[in-house]
Amino acid sequence: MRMKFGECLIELVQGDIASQQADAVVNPANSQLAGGGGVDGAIHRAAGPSVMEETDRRYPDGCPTGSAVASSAGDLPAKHIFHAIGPVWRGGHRGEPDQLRSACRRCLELAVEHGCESVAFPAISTGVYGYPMDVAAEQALTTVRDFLIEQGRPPLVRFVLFDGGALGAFARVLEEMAESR
Ligand code: AR6
Repeated sequence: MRMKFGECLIELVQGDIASQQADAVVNPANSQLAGGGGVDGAIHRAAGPSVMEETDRRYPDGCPTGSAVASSAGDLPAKHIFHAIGPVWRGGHRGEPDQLRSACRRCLELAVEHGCESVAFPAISTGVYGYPMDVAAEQALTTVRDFLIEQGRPPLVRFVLFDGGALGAFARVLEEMAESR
């Protein structure tokens, strides 16, 4: 599913983010940038050890929740990895929405700073960090839509959803966005 906002496109696909062809791939990491399971594990396995060596060297203090930092992409078919720190879900009233939105927004700013034509996002915080998928879909998609309308770039933002349930949740929100414009 694809939808245009100005000159930019939001695209939803089902698949594995570690095999995406895109200028930048977003890695939902922890604030120590210590690696882990889920997407973080898949991305580091596919990218090889040079990425962790680089983040250890460039970001010894890690990265705060709600932000993101860039590295090169090792053996991935991408130029950059944006390591984004989403919030742990604690019921939704402890600043999680602002933190999820600002993590997404920071990745889009990094995409603009690095001149990326395309950036691939997973559903940040919806795995180990426990965010409800439908709430995350709404917050991630509206953040991306608002940024694309304001900034007019990057030209392509692709959400790569792991299973049919996640794809369906994101597709429902994108359809509602189309109906309300
Ligand atoms: N491609 C696309 N999506 C995937 C893939 C994949 N290969 N694998 C899992 N997903 P998670 P978080 C989905 O747990 O919740 C790590 O240990 C998955 O089904 O990767 O932000 C980090 O080090 C889920 O919907 O990220 C952190 O400590 C979504 O991607 C912590 O987990 C995100 O799941 C971050 O947790």
